Amino acid sequence: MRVVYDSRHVLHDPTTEVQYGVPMHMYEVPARVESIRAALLADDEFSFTNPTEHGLGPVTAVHHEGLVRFLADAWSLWRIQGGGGGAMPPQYLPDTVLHPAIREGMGPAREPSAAMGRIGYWCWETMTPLVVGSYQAARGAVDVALTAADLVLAGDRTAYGLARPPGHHCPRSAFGGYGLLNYSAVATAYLAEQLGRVAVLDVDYHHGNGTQQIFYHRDDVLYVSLHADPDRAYPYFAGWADERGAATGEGFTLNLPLPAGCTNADYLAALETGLERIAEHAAAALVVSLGLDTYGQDPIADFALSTDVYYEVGRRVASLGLPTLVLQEGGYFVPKLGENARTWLRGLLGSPLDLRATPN
Ligand code: SP5
Ligand code: ZN
Repeated sequence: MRVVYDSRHVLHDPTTEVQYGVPMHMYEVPARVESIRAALLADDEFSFTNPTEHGLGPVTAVHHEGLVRFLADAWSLWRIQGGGGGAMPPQYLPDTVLHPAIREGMGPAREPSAAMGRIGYWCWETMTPLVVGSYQAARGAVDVALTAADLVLAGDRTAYGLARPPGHHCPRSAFGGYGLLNYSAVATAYLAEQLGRVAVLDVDYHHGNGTQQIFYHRDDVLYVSLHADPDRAYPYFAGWADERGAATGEGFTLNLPLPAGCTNADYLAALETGLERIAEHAAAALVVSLGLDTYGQDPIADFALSTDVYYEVGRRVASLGLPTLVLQEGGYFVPKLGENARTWLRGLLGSPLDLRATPN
């Protein structure tokens, strides 16, 4: 299996996030992708390749041009307007500018001029800081996803895009959820443009509210997600089972929310439901948003999955018989990330492995 990787990801390296008012070390760190890279480099089943530059066309096919412009300019503007420190933190800024109550009866907000206002306008939450290299990293991740999509278009049965910061929480016109650009959605739209029907299987612990929003009205792209119930877990405001798509997209979103403590068996049962719906879609290709924060030891999640179940999940996904593009999303227990990713991808390949042989 070919793995597309780009070292620009290390340019996005904020040190601190603020969770619910409490400063914490950042969970979404460069070591995540580097640990997966190390595990796959040591395995002959995987060969690494660099991405090619794809430009902004595929990005603005799913994202608002204003969001992309903001992300490109944010750091310089912040510094020119007196912003300091190592990061531009949305939590200190008026990120409630878009809240409907603020302008109730006054018409929609316009994009502010000040950096302080602009980050609030374009970021939907408060836990995703920007640093000097964030935009370059995000563009690198998009190129990784699109280059891996090209491999699938050229006939590879599987391809893996190893990227960060993750993107599935970013809807068309906002960033957040540790991510800047929704590269999974960019690659999905790119595949759909060339192939017609595409299915997305999002197995990150968190609901992919961004991907759901981007395709909510479309019937060519099916979005299926297994995730923690938003009644208790981030992102809190999307991911319920009764969100099924709208207009022509009605019935083309399937949410499978899961309880705290979700076991391997609970998980595989929900996966069957998701795979049955994907099989009905008659897609030409599958995109997997591979979050490994479903792992039992993940520091920000509450499922109970173990490493061996990832082999079985990959194997069952392969049984769909679809060309499959796997894109890395979340997963924060760094000591096991490489082993878990490798196990999942080996399951997809149907290539059993001796887990004791995984370096990590
Ligand atoms: C791609 C992805 O996995 N994004 C996740 C973003 C989650 N950010 C907020 C997490 C807040 C979790 N708080 C859990 C506290 C556990 N002690
Ligand atoms: Zn996640």
